[in-house]
Amino acid sequence: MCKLKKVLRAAAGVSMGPNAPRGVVRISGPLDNVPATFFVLPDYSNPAKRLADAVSADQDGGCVGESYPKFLPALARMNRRYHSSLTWSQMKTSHNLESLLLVALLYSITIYPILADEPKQGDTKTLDLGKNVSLELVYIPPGKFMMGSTAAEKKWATGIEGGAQPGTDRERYEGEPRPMRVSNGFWMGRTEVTRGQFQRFVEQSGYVTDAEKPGGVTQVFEHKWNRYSVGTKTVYPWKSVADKSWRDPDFGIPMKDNYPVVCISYQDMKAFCRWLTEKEHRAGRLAKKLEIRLPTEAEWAYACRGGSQTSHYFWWGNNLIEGKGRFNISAVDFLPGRDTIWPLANAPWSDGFAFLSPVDHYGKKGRNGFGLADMCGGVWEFVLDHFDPKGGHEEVYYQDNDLLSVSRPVCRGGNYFDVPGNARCAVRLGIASVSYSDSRDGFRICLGIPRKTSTVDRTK
Ligand SMILES: [Ca+2]
Ligand SMILES: [Ca+2]
Repeated sequence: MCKLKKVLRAAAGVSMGPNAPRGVVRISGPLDNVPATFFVLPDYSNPAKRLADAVSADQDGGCVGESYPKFLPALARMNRRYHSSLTWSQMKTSHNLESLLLVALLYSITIYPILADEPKQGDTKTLDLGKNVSLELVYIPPGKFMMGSTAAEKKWATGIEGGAQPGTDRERYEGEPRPMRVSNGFWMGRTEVTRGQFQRFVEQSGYVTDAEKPGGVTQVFEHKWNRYSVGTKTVYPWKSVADKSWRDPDFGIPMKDNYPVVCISYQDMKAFCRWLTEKEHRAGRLAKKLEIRLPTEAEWAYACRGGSQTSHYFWWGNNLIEGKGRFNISAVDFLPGRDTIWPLANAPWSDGFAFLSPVDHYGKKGRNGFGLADMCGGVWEFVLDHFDPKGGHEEVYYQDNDLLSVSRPVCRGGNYFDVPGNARCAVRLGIASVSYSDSRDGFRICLGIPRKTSTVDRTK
């Protein structure tokens, strides 16, 4: 659609509603999914005031005002042209073509160029963490998606191919497929936060993670584990230890900076996000109205589906075999120092990693429709919400709505240790506490409008 048509279409959708303050034409209309509102003041006798107030705000806050000065000369020219031919009473009494044209021109001169600068799906932003470490974000526009999974999907998850243990409540946590909407665009980490990125946070802030605090523990792999066995002497593959942390999650393999960071808690992740938000605000690189935080569960689930509005098992569809070369789960891989294949192997190929893999290791093939890597598999990704066993919500779910509290965070997407049935888009689990950490758990950041939560540590 040509620019003029687009502008006229937007202008034709304007509302001069009854709630508009007296003497002010209130104009609003979504263009390219960006809601915009501006005001035309009737005081045409005062050019300075007219120009200063003609465009006062947009719903997204501030960007029109900030960019406004560069459009002043053009607006002044246009207003002069219309000064003699259009009065406030004319505008008020007849929504005629002229008023529409005025609106269209105002839209064209003021809003449209700004909207043209709005991010588009797939746009990227890079945050510099210093020491040649950066973090890439991808823009995701508002949109719709399906939360949850069908009965057929749940059945597949615990079947031969899915490999998940039947008879647990786990699949029930996903809920039935239900349409949801994410109404504000946001930026999301292309990858899970890496060990190298987390290290920059610790180096600059002196932060001590929950696992490293006195009395702190973290969950790591039990190297004695060989396989699940029926009987009384089952060795559980994970154990809680006091002397391990994100610095050394005890995999028995050398850690790399491009592995996802693990063994960090919900509180640690929030601290990372706060640090990065403050750092970006201080540097003037991040608008005050935005923050870096964990994604909400709806944002994460929407992002995971990569723009698809269908409830598929994985972001690429329902076919497991098409997942070869796309994600790191429990496949035909070897544990370090062993010559037998991974005991839980369900995916009939080797993805190359028994434990962590470098983020975005699979490149283009491992990225979904939004360009995000490792949304299924890799490491579990914590989201902001409190866990509701009945399923995820469109708005942030809290333990207590008044306190905005979270004591049992949600993690999504499965991990390198999971069978295919446990690494689907809809998979979700409740985490023991906000101080719990595990060498299967990590996170991905989101840059968007602020969402407040408070943490309650149920272990204390
Ligand atoms: Ca693997
Ligand atoms: Ca992941």
